[in-house]
Amino acid sequence: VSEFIGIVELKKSLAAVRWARVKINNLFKQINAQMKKVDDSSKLRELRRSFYGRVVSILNQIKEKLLFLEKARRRFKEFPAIKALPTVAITGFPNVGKSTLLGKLSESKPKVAAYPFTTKGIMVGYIKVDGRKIQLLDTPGTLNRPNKMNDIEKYAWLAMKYVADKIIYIFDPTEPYPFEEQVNLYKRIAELEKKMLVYVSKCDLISDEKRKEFFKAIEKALGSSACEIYFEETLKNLVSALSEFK
Ligand SMILES: Nc1nc2c(ncn2[C@@H]2O[C@H](COP(=O)(O)OP(=O)(O)O)[C@@H](O)[C@H]2O)c(=O)[nH]1
Ligand SMILES: [Mg+2]
Repeated sequence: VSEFIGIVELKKSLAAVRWARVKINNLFKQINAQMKKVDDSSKLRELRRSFYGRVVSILNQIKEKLLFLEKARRRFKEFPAIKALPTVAITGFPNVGKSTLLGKLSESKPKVAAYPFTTKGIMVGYIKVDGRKIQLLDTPGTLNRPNKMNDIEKYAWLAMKYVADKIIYIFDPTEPYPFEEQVNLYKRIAELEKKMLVYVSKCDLISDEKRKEFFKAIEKALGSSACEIYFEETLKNLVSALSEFK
């Protein structure tokens, strides 16, 4: 959450609201007591006016905080509906085939989790393995520029960090992004310390020989962390690997 909305600012704002509530409550009690003592209607009107005036002045004092909270509230509402299920995030550079793999794995057509102000959204699909429902998330955008992530990329990153139990990282052997960059992004994502699964897309576009070479290069670059590399022909194995939740 702190990546989205300043957590310190949020705490301060909530504290300010609590302060204002106590203040207004006390004021109300005070004015109420005074009102009980007077029977002159013009005096009553005056008391009421002074009460409202002071409430407005209290609220004015926390105006910035209220505006901040309203912004935060709208931000929270934008979060797509992601369920509390075992979750697998599918990630990698743009166009490597994330959405395609999500489509192949999902039992029904993946749905875009609504996201205002953008045509892109987080795609959510579901798969049932051994009678257990697993949620699949497609993480859009380039996650390779930590300082320049747009909102949807920040959200994708948060989803991986806080929601995903496992991450499928897709390598593209046709290398629209240099192999080294694909490895670097993998390593950055692996720092989240989630169970990483490696999938190589588009193997139908390369020879068997090239594929084997590519797999070897991945193993060499990632070391022992990538125990198994999956591709289209071993999709079934990938599915069973997905079901292994503690
Ligand atoms: N031949 C082939 N094309 C693929 C494969 N996976 C994805 N593509 C194509 O690559 C392009 C990008 O795929 P997409 O799933 O949209 O990538 P994303 O941006 O990572 O979600 C599309 O034109 C897909 O049809 C694959 O396994 N084989
Ligand atoms: Mg996509």
